Amino acid sequence: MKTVITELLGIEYPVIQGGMAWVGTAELAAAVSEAGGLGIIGAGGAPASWVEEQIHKVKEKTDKPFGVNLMLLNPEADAIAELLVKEEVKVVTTGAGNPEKYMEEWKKAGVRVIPVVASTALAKRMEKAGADAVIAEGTESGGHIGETTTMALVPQVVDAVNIPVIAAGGIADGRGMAAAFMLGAKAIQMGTIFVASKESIVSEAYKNKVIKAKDIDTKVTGRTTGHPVRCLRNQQTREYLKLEQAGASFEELEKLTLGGLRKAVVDGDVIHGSVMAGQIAGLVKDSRSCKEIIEGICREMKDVVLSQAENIGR
Ligand code: FMN
Repeated sequence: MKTVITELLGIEYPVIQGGMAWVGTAELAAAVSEAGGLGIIGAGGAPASWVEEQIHKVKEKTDKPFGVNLMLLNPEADAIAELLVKEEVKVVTTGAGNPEKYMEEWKKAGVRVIPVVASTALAKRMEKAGADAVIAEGTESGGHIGETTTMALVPQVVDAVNIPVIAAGGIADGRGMAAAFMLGAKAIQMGTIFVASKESIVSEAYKNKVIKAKDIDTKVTGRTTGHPVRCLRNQQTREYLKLEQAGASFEELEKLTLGGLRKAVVDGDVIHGSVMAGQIAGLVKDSRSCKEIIEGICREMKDVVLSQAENIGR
């Protein structure tokens, strides 16, 4: 499948694996890239040395393009930004802030820069700063979120900028992918479905929780602190929301979630850990390989578009 994004990134399918802290390891990123999508190492809060190790591992597993997601609040963000240039990483996606201060160096080195945005204002600012594309991420997504839904955000970002837009949040099958393209997106980014994929290193308990989740099983914690996060509901979200309602301080609330994602991903503690996942978890019914996910969704999308065109034509 060809779109401006597949051409820009040198990939086969317009499918990007969202950068995910703890989840986006070399195993997952390499599997997605090898399957023709864009795999992304999630730097999260990890040190630069870990990111370097993961980059080397991906390079051993595939010679196809891959990217790194730089979470801008990472204390070693400067070192990681430099590392990406040194390692000639082709694509960087950025989260949790504004990557403008790295833009010039990255552009000079030919790195494709694709910030994640949750508003038209940030999308415009990123275009002006030289971004090659933006990922418009709706509030349905797993992890840290904005306020606007994918359905409302994507067309508004498409109208606001002249660079290509990638849609993220709430997409896990051909219908969602078709809808994103109808809204003007030129590629999709998915997170939740890849958490449950065969190649993901996430604990079986976490994968099973995603697979068993229903449509209403996510909760958003941290709205009062200004850092909303979407997770599958469990004891941790219940306790957090109770404390939040009681007016607990930021410090008290943070104690409850500190290291929470690691707990769920690595230790398999889906009771006290942060089981980050999006609202689309209800549609993820099994654990498939990245190749099956990527080829399947693109095939389904074509079928959906053709059959709907036929329906509308009648
Ligand atoms: N986005 C980032 O930019 N940086 C992250 O570190 C990050 N961590 C995530 C961790 C998990 C477990 C999940 C589910 C999502 C995370 N995200 C992060 C968001 C994803 O990259 C992606 O945009 C989102 O999952 C897409 O929506 P979906 O979950 O509905 O597929």
